Amino acid sequence: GHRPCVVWLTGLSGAGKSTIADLVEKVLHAEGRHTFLLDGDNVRHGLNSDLGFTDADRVENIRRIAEVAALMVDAGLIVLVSFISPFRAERALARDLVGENEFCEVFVDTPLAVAEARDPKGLYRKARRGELANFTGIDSPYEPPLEPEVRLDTTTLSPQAAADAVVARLRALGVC
Ligand code: GGZ
Repeated sequence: GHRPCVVWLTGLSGAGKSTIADLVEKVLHAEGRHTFLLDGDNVRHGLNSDLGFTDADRVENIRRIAEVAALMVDAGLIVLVSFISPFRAERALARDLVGENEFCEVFVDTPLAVAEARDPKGLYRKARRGELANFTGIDSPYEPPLEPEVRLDTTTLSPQAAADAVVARLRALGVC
């Protein structure tokens, strides 16, 4: 297969979304596919620099990302989207906007305790101390996907094995 789509990774902070997205991109690049990675580094500092982490701002964050991802699919890209995207309703909106057949939802299913123990940026620690409000999993909700195309148990899968599982699903979907 050979068709554009959105690979939408969702999960807690520290779940491993970016690591897995990077590895998926490597595999796709090796096959000559054109991809684009949308993540906090290139979206929250630019297009969405006016948004914070209230529920309303997260809703708007995801809405804009979904619109951009849909445009990029029209441009023929495989778009990797790596945001917490904590709300089912906004992920469903993204799916509708992009199109059911071009949307692959990947639940990076890392338990809060595991993500919190990793705490690569010390954000959970800050949130627990009350120095960071509205932190996902602490005092802001995360709604796990009920029927994702792919669920990755990162407590048993290595990052590469997780990425390989995503690519296998993309092959089954005729994307690559
Ligand atoms: C969650 C926060 C917060 C709060 C800053 N809650 O692990 P990170 O650092 O690198 O990724 C997290 C990122 C989350 O932004 P998203 O755009 O993915 O969130 S959402 O989809 O919910 O809009 C984290 C950092 O930003 N961060 N404050 N309060 N994560």
